[in-house]
Amino acid sequence: MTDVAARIKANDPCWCGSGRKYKRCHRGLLGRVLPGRVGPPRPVPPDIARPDYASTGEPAARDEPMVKSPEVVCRVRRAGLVAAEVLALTGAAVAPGVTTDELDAVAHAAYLERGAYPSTLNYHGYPKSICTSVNEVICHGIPDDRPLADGDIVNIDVTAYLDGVHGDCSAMFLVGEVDEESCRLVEVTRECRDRGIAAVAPGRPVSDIGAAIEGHARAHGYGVVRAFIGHGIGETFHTRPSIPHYYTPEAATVMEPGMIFTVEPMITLGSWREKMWDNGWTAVTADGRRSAQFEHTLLVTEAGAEVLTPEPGRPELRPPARGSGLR
Ligand code: EYL
Ligand code: CO
Repeated sequence: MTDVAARIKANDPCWCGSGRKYKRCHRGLLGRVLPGRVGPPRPVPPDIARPDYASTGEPAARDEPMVKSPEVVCRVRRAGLVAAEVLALTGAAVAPGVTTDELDAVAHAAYLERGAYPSTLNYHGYPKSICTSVNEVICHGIPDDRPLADGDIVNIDVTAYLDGVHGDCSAMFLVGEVDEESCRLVEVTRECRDRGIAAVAPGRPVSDIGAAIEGHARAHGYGVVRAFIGHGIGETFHTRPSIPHYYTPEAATVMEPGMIFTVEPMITLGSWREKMWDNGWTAVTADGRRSAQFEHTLLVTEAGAEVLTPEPGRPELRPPARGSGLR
């Protein structure tokens, strides 16, 4: 430990004059999340239907239409409800001392109880049933033996494969006593996601979604991650259209009723740039400052968006009303 690290406490103002807590500023590697040990994939009983990649690791190439049939919409609605239930149950297990692999075990059992396959399991070889992204981890954190610590923030990302289709959602959970700056980041990130949803409207380009998200993030001085974007979903986990969470004129797909895609902005306290851990899966912020993410799967309707992954007990089946400030 350096002299400075020996004298300054984690929550003291940093010596550099930034006004930030030392642990959030120049403590450097000591404050970072480290990769832990990853246990073996959890088994799925043979009576649960699996996606094509479950055995090979690679999804079969197929060109799924962006506008889904009413029958596919009904099935994604059910997969979405299951994903949202698994997310809520798993989030309820978050506490200091609980490892992210224990959260994976909770989620895995909840998928199986509902007859669903955990979509991430063996998707391009991914080894676990959920993603758990702690603090500066942007996304694709792999559940491991690291216990959650007081003050952490964690994203849990759940995707359920049920009856031939996927439903995908994620949310942030606070571990014990979380500092004000991180709480604000989490709150504003949810608002960013909800402003993106409020921008969903038939006849409009999907670039409206990123414009709404980016505008709100920038107003708070936050970064918008560019390397990971929302995606079409249905019989395929990851399909057209692409949904950037920042404005780009290239996001020219015009929204039509029956389209299904995710909106899942990753918002950062500092740099929006990412780097990859050596495991090849996990993305962290380039500067080590915190990142947050919320995700829903959405159906484009004549009226706007229907949330297909509503929080249990907090139905969000209708778009926010005009004049609510969210449209
Ligand atoms: C697997 C595949 C690189 C996930 C999502 C886990 C991770 C890194 C290659 C989409 C696509 C989660 O939850 C998702 N979107 O919201 N691949 C995913 N993987 C993986
Ligand atoms: Co997801």
